[in-house]
Amino acid sequence: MFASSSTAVDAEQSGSKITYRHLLSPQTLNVYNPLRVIALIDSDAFYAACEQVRLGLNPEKPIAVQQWQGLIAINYPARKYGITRLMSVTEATKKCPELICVHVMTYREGSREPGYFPNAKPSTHKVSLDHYRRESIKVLRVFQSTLPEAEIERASIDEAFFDLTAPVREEILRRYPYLRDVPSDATDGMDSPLPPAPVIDWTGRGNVLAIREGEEAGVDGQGTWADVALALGAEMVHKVRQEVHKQLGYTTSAGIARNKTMAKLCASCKKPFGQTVLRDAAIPLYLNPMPFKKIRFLGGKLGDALASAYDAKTIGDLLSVSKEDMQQQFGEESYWVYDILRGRDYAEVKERTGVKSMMASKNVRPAIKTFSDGQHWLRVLSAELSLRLEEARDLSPAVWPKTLVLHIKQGFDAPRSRQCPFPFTNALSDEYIARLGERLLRELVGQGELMLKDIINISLGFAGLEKGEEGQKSIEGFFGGAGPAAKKRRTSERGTPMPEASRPPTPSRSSSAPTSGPTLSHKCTRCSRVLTAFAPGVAEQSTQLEALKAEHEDYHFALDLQAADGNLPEVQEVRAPVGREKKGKPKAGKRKELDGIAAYFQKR
Ligand code: TTP
Ligand code: CA
Ligand code: CA
Repeated sequence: MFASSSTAVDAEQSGSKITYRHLLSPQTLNVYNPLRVIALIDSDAFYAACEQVRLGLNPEKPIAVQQWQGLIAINYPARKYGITRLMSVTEATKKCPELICVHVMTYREGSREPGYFPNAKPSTHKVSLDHYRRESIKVLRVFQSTLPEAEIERASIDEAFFDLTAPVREEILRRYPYLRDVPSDATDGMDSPLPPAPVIDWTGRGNVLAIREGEEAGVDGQGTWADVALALGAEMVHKVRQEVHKQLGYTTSAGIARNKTMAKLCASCKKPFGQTVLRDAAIPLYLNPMPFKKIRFLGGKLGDALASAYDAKTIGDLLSVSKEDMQQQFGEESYWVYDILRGRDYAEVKERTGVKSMMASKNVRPAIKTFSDGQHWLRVLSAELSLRLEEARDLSPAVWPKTLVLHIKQGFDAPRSRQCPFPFTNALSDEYIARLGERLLRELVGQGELMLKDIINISLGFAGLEKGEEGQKSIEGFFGGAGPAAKKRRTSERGTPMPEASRPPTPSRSSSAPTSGPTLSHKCTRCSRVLTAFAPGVAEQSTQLEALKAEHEDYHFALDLQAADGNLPEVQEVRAPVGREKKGKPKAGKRKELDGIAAYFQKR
C-alpha cells in the first residue's frame, strides 16, 4: 500500500499502525504522533503586497518595492515580465515600463518617524521596515484569533508555522464520533488500530501532491486517518488564509504536511494564493528527485560536503547511504539528516515569547569618518529604536530595556561594543537615546573629531527587554499610560527640552564596561558571521544568543527559499548582523576536516 522503507516512509508515518491511543491519549500529543498536522503559511510577495494595500493600488498592477536602486520584493503580476529580486529599477522598468516602484520607508535625521521620503539615499537615510513589521503583527493577530487552538510560531516577518494536531484531533472526534470509544471487542485495547479511514474528498482543500507518477493529484481519496487529519488541517488553513485576505487584503500560500520541513518545502508549490498538501505516502515521489540543497540547513557547507562525499545531487541519490555510513562520515548527530531525507522531522512548533532585544543597524556608505558623522547616524538609529520601543510598549505596557548597547565595526577589525543601563523615563525621545549613544561612542573612539579608523557598521540596540516593576507601570498609568494617548503626549513632547529628571545619566566606567569580557558568541557555520550576545548577565546572554541564533537561522531560511527559486539575494538591511558573508568552497568529505556535523551547522 505504501512505499517501502528503503524509499521513504517509515511504519510510523505510513498510517498503518494508527491506533486509538494516537487519537485519544493526551500523552501521544507529541512530535511522533502519526496524526500530527503542521502547516506553514507564507505571505505572497509580502513587502510588495504591503505597499499595494497601503496605497490602495489594484493588485493586478505590477508593483515592486525598491531599496535604493535595487528591488527587494516583486508582486506576481510584475514577475510575469521576468522581473526578479535584486534587479535594478532601471533594468526592471525596461522590462515593464508601467511597473510601480515604491521605495521602502526610511529614517532620516531630524524626522522622528520614518517616512516615504523622496530622494532617499544610503548616504543619509536608513531603511525602515516598521510598516512591514506592523503589518506582520496584524497578520499574526488574525492567525491567532481565527485558530486559537493552534500552536503558532512566527518563523520570519512573513511566515508562520502552525501545529494543528490538537484542533484537528478535536475535529476528527467531532466528525467521526464512533472513534471516541475503543470497541469492547478490540483485542489490544487502546493499542488496537483504528477502523479503515473514510474516502476523502479533496475538493477545495488545495493542491494535493500525487503518490504515484501519472496519478491525477488528489483523485485517490482512499487514504489513512493520517490523510484525514491532513485534510482537516487543510480546511483550517484555508479558512485562516481567507480570513487574512478578507480582513487585511494579503494573499498567502501554505503547505500542510506532517512536519515543519515538509510543510515549508511544499508551501511554495502553488504560489500565489494557493495551498499544497503533502501526504506521507506522497513524500517519495515529491522528495526523491529534489536537489537536497533545497532543504533547510542542507543548502550550505553541509550540503556541499554531502554532495562531494557521496557524489550526490538529489535526495534520491542519498537514500542508499546507510545511517551508519553517514554517522561515520558526519558524526553522531547526522541522524537528523538521514531522517530529513526521508521526509521525517521532529522539530517542535514553538510559540516565541516576546522580544528580548531590538537592534537598529546600518552598514554605512560612505563610512563614518568623523564624530559628527557618527552623531548623525546615532540620531537616525535612535529614532528607529524609540519608535520600536514605543510599539513594544503599546503591546505590553510595562516592557522596558535594561541596557542600551552600541556596536561599531571599524574596517576589518572585530566589532566592538559598549553598553550602559537604560534608565526608565516617562519622556522617551530620540534625543534621550541618542545622547546615551553618543557617550558610548565617545568611549569607543575617544575624544577626537576624526575617527582613527572608518566605521563601516554602527548598531544601537536595547537588551534585556523585560516587564518592569509594577510601580513603574502604575506611574506610567498615572501620566496617561503607554497607549495611544501617551503616544500623542510623547509626540507633542518631541523637540522640547528634556526635563532634568529624565535626562540620560552619564554612563559610568563600570556600567559601560566593554562587553568583551565573558561575552557569549556564536559563529554561524554557513556564513561565518559572529553573533555576539551583549546582555549583562551570563544567563541573559545565553537567552539572547539563542534569540540571535534563531533570528539568524530565519535569515538563512529566507535566503534558502530564495535560492530554491534560483536567486541568491544578499540584502543588508533586512536583518542586521555585523559582518560579511564569506564565500568559497569548503573542503568536504574527509573525516578529519569535518569534525562531525558540528562543523557545518548549529544543532537545531
Ligand atoms: P520572501 O517570503 O522570501 O519573499 P516574498 O514574500 O517577497 O515572495 P514570495 O511570494 O515568493 O514568498 O520574503 C518576504 C519579504 O522579505 C519580501 O517581501 C522582502 C523581504 N526580503 C528581503 O528584503 N530580502 C531578501 O533577500 C528576502 C529573501 C526577503
Ligand atoms: Ca513570502
Ligand atoms: Ca517568507
